[in-house]
Amino acid sequence: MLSDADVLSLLMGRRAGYSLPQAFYTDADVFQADMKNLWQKEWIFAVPSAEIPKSGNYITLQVGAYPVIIVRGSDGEIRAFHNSCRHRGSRICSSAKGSAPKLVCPYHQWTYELDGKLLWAREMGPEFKPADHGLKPVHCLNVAGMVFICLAAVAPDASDLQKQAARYLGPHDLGNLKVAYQSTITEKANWKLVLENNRECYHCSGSHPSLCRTFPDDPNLIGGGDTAASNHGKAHVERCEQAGLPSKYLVSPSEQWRFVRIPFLGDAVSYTMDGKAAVSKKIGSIPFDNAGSCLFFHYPNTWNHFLSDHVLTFRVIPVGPQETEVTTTWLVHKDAEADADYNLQRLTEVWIATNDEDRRIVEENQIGINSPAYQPGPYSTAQESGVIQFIDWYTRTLENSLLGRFRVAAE
Ligand code: 3BY
Ligand code: FES
Ligand code: FE
Repeated sequence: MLSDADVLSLLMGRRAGYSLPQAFYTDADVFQADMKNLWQKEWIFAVPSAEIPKSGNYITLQVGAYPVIIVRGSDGEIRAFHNSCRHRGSRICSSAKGSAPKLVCPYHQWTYELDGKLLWAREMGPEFKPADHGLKPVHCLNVAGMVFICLAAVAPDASDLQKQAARYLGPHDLGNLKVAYQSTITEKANWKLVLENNRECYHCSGSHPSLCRTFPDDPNLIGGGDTAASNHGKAHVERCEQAGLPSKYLVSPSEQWRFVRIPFLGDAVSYTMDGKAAVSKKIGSIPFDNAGSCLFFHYPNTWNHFLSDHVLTFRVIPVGPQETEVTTTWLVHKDAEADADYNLQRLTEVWIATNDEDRRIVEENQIGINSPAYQPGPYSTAQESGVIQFIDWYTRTLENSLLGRFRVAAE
């Protein structure tokens, strides 16, 4: 049984520039520390607003011990609530998504409005006050069409994120898209292995034949530093910025999130096998088709690609120390019609293949790390600066949180 103090000392003893000690990828107590100190404190990407376009549309999520429901109200607002009834605590909505005019608990039918107010509870007596038994709210923020939630009592300030997301993502007009396809896969690996793998393309040429037709594996484009280090990237950013499209590498002071617009290979404009557009109806106000991909990550749980013809969002949710759920959503213009404006297979095949390739990679990574012979190995500074950046963010954030709690406990 590892205490918080044990986790902290393991963390402080880790070798910078190296993969983490085994326990960080395998251990149930470290997993609980991650959930408590990161996942229940930070903003977590939950759903693109376009996935719940109408009043009553909802999705549910399980973040650690917390079941959460995210629902669009009759006023059009999206809100999040603890998915636990104020009667005797039953989970109210059990399906991953759905639509309902009211939220009705299946146990004794207590009935809540979409804004969380308790509307009806049978035979609770004259003293009972419905107003005291509304659903408990969870912080919920619409970031340029990406809905984030935060389980902390006080959510971290996200005003800079919102401001920059409006600039970088606003032109893709996420609110006016629709879900063309969604996939959820379970990867038998710790969530940090999923993130680490995403933050480098050292593995791309060996594993992603479809993606590599259009996606440049230049580490200067997707790593931990400014894309200006790549001539290709620099020219693309300048061209897009001149056309009024915010594109420059921008990382938050804590390095929790980053925006950058990168070019595709050659004259490709989309993630298709031939590089041609996947959807004929373009989205938002992107000035030209070959705008590449605006990459947006936000730790701990999302990376995203914003193109001129579609948007791909990725949501990572830890299920257990060695199990992680990855949900990919393909969004297209809300008026684009399947078979007329796009072909679903053409739109999705590259990333369905890429996700499956990445799943196998991280599962093999986990099996190898589970070996008693595993010892942390060095990241390539040339190829894996993005991984170093993620692991440094993780270490700092977990350390700060653990130290913060010790300070409070000592006072
Ligand atoms: O999805 C991504 O952004 C990353 C970048 C490099 C590897 N992977 C494809
Ligand atoms: Fe929900 Fe009883 S637990 S109505
Ligand atoms: Fe990959």
